[in-house]
Order: sequence, then structure tokens, then C-alpha cells
Amino acid sequence: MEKGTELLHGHFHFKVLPDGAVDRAKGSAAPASVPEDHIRLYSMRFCPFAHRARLVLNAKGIKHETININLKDKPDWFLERNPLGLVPTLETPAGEVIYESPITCDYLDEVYPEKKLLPSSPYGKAQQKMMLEHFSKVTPYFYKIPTGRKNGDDVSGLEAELKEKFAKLNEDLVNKKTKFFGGDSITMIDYMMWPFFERLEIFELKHCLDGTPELKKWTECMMEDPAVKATTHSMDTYKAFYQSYVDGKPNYDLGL
Ligand SMILES: N[C@@H](CCC(=O)N[C@@H](CS)C(=O)NCC(=O)O)C(=O)O
Repeated sequence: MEKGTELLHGHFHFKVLPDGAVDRAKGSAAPASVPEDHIRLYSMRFCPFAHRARLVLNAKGIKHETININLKDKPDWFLERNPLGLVPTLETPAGEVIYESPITCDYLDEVYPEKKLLPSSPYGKAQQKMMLEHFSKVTPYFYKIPTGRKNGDDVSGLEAELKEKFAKLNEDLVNKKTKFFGGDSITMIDYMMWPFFERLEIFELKHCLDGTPELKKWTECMMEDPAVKATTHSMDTYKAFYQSYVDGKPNYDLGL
């Protein structure tokens, strides 16, 4: 199927996208059951939470299909699968549904044994979950600062708080003396945090890394990772999507 080919399916039509992803909105037909040897990801190409699941699927080489959901106009069959209406959501060939990004990623790591991303010891796993809990206090800044700027607020206080959070992450790497947060190779916690760092430039927050050289080095190491490279968008595409989002008309197909 050629890029962007329009198909007419009954009373609705959708685009077959180059990677096989199909953008589904309200009124679209529910997808067929998931092929036996695959898992299905309901996603949105620019969502940082769905990005976590895309990184894990990619890093572990899991056979999967992607259905991109129009989050402004969600199909009823999607809300039946995940009443929270959020991506990422996974569906198995048995019709099991799993959602919330850390839960989807842990599930994938548990079910697919190749290239384990979580440590095997209960304490190691607990440490990663605690790190993620700390990081969950950082993510709101990536929304609060751009929104504040847009409203013409003084965001210097928020930026100072974010820099403090980054300093803590930097200190963690210094104390551990490792390249990544779970050791010298990439583990789950790195993939959980990365989508937000990939978006620092779009949020005009890259300067917040200036006082944290170890954390900056971590971002450079992350950018060398094959799963990170495979799941990224060009900065122009990111910026154009973000602008369409801010304008209230998110263009989910940007860059295709
Ligand atoms: N806590 C959720 C957050 C996921 C989330 O907020 N996803 C956004 C897209 S980036 C979404 O699906 N938004 C749809 C909506 O809020 O209605 C997770 O970690 O998976």
C-alpha cells in the first residue's frame, strides 16, 4: 500500500500509513482481533507515555502492530477497552487489555523474556519503581512551564524548581558512577524517563541541563540507543505537532 493511500471502508475511511499504523477516530470500525503472534499497541505518535511502550517494544524486538487513536475524537470501541481513554493501551490475541504506561512496560518485560529491562531481584525492581515515583514529580513541569509561558506568567520559579530536580538526578548518576540510572547499560527506568528528555527542546527547556553535566551525558548516551533512534521524530516534526497541539488542533499525522 502506498504512503497515505485513502481506503474507503463502509461509512468511514482511514489512511494506511507507511509503518502500517492506522489513525482511528470516532465512527471507525472496531479492529479485528489481534494476530496470534503479535501484541497490539493503541498509541498516539507524539505521546510521551505511549513512547515508553514503543521504546520497550522496540528494545525487546517484540512483534507488534500499532493503532494510532485520534485522542480528540476517540472511538467508542477504544473507550470500551480502556475506560480511562488513554494511550498507551495494549491488547493481546486473547483480548486481554493492559493500560497505564509503567504497567504496560512491566507487562511486556515480564511476558517477553528476551532482553530483560527490569532487574531480577525484588529490591532492584523496587529501586526502579521508587526512581519512577520520584520522576513522576518532575513530569508536571514539562506541562506547567510551557503553559505558564503561553499565558505570559513568570515561570522563572518553576524553572528553578525543575533545575533542582535535574540536580538530584545528576547527583544520583554521580553517586552511582554509572552511565545509566540502573547501571552501565540501559534498563527500564531510562526508557521511562527518556520521552520527556527527548522533548526538552520543544518545550524550550534544554538550558535546564546546563548545570547538570552527568545528566546531559546520560541524554547523549540515550540518543545512541537503537530503540531511541528507531522511535524518534525529527525536531521539525515535533515542533510542528506541538504547535498544532497548542493551537487546539493536534495534527496526529504530522511527518507522515
Ligand atoms: N498515566 C497515563 C498517562 C497517559 C496519557 O496521559 N496519555 C495521553 C496522551 S499523551 C492521552 O491518552 N490523553 C487522552 C486524554 O487525556 O483524553 C500513563 O502513564 O499511561
